[in-house]
Amino acid sequence: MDDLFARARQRIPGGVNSPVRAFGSVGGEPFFTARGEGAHLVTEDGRRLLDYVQSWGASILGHAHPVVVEAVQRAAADGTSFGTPTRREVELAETVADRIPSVEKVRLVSSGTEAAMTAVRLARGATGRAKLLKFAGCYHGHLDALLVAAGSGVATLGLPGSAGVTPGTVADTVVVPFNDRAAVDTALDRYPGEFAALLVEPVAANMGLVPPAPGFLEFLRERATAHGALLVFDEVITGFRIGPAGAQGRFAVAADVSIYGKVLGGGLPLAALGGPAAVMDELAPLGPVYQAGTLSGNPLATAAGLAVLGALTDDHYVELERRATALTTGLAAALAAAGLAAQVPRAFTLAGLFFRADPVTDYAEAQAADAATYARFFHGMLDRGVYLAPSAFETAFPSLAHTDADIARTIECAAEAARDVARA
Ligand code: KE4
Repeated sequence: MDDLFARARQRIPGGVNSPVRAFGSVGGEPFFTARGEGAHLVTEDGRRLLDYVQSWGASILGHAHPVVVEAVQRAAADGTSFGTPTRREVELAETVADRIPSVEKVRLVSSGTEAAMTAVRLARGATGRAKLLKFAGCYHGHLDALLVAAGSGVATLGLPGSAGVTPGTVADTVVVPFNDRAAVDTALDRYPGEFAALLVEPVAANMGLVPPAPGFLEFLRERATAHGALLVFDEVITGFRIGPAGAQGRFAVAADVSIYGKVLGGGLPLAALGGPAAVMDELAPLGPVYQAGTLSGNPLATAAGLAVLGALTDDHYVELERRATALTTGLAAALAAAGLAAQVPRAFTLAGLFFRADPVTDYAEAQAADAATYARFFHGMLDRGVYLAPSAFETAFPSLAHTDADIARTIECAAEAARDVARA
């Protein structure tokens, strides 16, 4: 078999089109995927892996689900992009607005980064203010203003920010620890009247999985209102994933601007931002905040998104949460039985894993967890045909395609891998 990774490194920086895929933080070389099949990936060298990454959370139905494949095939037969308004963009915007009470209007874009970038510009344009408050370890894509103590790829690479990000572009970004109310108040009090937005992943999933402390989101809602800043929820992961209305449905906290992606695009390049008309109408062509995109609202991506949202029922989320519970409970027991200090948090339908004796409540604690043990466990599981995220700063995404037998096998593999790690 030709060495795809060697060829890739000849023509693509690091051989990958997104850094976390390179296995940099877990070691070894990445496999190449030939196709997806429900809960599994089939690799170019013929292995069939039980996949808990699921395209970083995009494939909630599992890979190559017939409703998605057929919707995209049908749309493609009519053309792939028109650059004009289309019916499906209206239907998708209406669907999002129907499901998220705080969302009256939606702008579709092509990536989570683009949605976050637009949300930042919108918040600044709508408030006339410059400062942004973000949380260490939360990741919102690779826009300059937020590549400061970001989680996910940046954290995995151990970079505090990024080369190429100028001091000017982060001069207005204040970073505080997640779940730290005092730090939020200190930042707000230090720059009174200057914050355009408080930006947060309502359930942090890019520093590993770190749920909000009880009342923390309600606290951010109250503080944002009190300080005249917009509360921006980055629900690229949680949106339509942890419940029918994402985090806002689960925590009953309304954001001023909400960011979506992943599930919303059914695995195609589609993301969105939404909010009250009073805020969203600040966007061009109606308002003064410019934003644009050749492929925004792309016919194939809107077809996939509508197919996924149309296939998901409230009962599916109950079932997905049951599977996530079985997975985390079983994993925790397997790791404890092997004598490994581990935390296996669950946030509704999302699962996490830290090798650490105490619960993780913020990024510093996530960084203090044992990433070397995670790397060994990752490879132990991969050798047994189970693919977890190739980084300790990510999250596991059980899908509706993961059967009880898949989860049972995962736990068996975890027990064996944990014993090997404990002996190492
Ligand atoms: P994209 O630009 O990668 O579509 O979305 C950026 C983004 C924004 N907000 C949140 C909460 C996100 O999780 C992401 C992207 N997530 C990462 C992994 N957790 C994508 C994987 C990658 O970078 O390759």
